[in-house]
Amino acid sequence: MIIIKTMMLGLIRGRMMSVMAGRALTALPRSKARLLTSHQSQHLHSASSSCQKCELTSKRYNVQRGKFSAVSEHDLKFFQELLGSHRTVLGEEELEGHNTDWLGTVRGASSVLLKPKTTEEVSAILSYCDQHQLAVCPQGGNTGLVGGSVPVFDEVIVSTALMNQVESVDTWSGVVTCQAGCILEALDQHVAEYGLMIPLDLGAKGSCHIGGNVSTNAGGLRLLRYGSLHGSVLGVEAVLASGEVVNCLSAMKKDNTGYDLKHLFIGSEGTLGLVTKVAINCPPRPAAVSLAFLGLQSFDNVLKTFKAAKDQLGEILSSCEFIDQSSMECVEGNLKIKSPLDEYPYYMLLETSGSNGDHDEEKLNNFLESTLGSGLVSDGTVATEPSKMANIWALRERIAEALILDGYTYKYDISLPLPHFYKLVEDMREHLGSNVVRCCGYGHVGDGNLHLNFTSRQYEKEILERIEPAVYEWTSQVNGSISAEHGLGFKKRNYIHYSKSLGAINLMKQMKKLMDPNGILNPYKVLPD
Ligand code: FAD
Ligand code: 2HG
Ligand code: ZN
Repeated sequence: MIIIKTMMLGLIRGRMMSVMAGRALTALPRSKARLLTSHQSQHLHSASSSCQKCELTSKRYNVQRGKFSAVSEHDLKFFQELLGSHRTVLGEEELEGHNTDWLGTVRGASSVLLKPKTTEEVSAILSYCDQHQLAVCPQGGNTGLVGGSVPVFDEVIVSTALMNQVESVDTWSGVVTCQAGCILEALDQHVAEYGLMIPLDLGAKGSCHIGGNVSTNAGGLRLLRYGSLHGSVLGVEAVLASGEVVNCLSAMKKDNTGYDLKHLFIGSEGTLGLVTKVAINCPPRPAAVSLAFLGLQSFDNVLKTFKAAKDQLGEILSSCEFIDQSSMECVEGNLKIKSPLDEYPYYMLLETSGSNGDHDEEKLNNFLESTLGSGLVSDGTVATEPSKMANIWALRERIAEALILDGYTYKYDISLPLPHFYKLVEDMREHLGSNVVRCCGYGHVGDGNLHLNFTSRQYEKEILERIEPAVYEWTSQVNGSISAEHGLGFKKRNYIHYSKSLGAINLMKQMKKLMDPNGILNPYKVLPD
């Protein structure tokens, strides 16, 4: 009976599929925690002490402009004829949010933002820009944290904001195919109607685009369970600098026909092509989710608790996150939200997701009993109600937002072998001393990914020079990665050699030359000077 019902449901969904196909996804009504747009960022900055516009990137970092043309009246006429004037956005004020990153730390001076709706329009734009030597900055939700999503000089911004159509949801295989501009949270809500989920979740879900996620190979809160986008993304359609459309939009789980070119676009941050469509493998949406929030006395206990969680919770463990006391003080103090636990040096969030609530609850209770009993965990609370889980998640997801309110954030996103994980925070705290307002660590401990952040009232070159390259040298000595998930963008590109060999960097440069011979796609990003 159950099987028959399930099949019917499949058929009903199959029918719905044709109705839903082609549906545009607009931004969902978002909770405060999820409303992460550049407008909000500007609002946040005005609340912070660094409320003025940030300095131009080209000036602050002394960048030489590439030999690109400047946008002329003739070029604008072409864009306006192609897209109409309402999709050819001009004017300093209109472009301000698109010229400045979410953190308010880098700023370009583009004078035109284009909003194509189709792959053909993207192709026409890039082909024109390539022929006229105009540099281009692809932009999704502009939530990137390494200065990759905004121009450095006057690059033409090509936004995917209006490319938000879902093409199909295959309910048999669980594959969604959609345009690059679908907002992650809206796409997840869309596939939820078919009992599926997008295997990626991050604090910026209410603003970031799936094309931006793919282009940065975003990691997020559930990589531990669902793996990286190199595994979940089955197909990509992208437009090369020349305007040529590369269709690698296979929705098949297995496809070994030659080089798997889609991987070139996953994580290349808009430097090799503009992603226009993606096909993503969506796991079934779990029927039961629980979230444990724990307080711990030492980082050693954090690691042992993670190990115990893997052993005892096994296949239902879907997230393992960590927050240190300084990060908690920041989110509680700056955003006025309250932790349900007393003060501890370390906190963990352990999420379980499964198909049987009773089974998962029993496992989680046994796990908590044993870790509280042995003293590994000092205190804890468990939530299963969505609103209570959301309140706990906010403590973790809103740290980046809380840090901005200190003034200026120096942000590092490091992969480390777990035994070294928190030592980097301790060493850097000692190294920086009272030069900074805050030095804190949090992140995806289950994936060995530390988010190390420093804040000061405003940007100070001396502080930056004290942090860099020290933090990269430290990371490289323990064979870590200087960018675990945020990418290199503008800010980290000149440090790539701390994580990649010369041979690998040279091959990357050759690939860039092959795919974008005139270098118009996101110049000054990813590859070193
Ligand atoms: P953008 O910021 O617009 O662009 C990012 C880069 O991709 C740029 O280089 C841009 O040129 C390029 N790009 C964008 N769209 C395209 C396209 N269609 N084709 C080609 N290139 C393109 N990241 C994580 O990995 N894990 C996290 O947990 C995480 N949490 C975050 C939490 C907050 C609060 C914030 C503000 C950011 C977080 N990020 C995280 C960083 C960011 O959200 C991700 O990098 C995200 O994937 C960027 O998507 P976007 O649409 O905003 O892209
Ligand atoms: C997160 O996991 C994001 O919250 C942002 O990747 C990390 O603020 C950061 O350093
Ligand atoms: Zn992260």
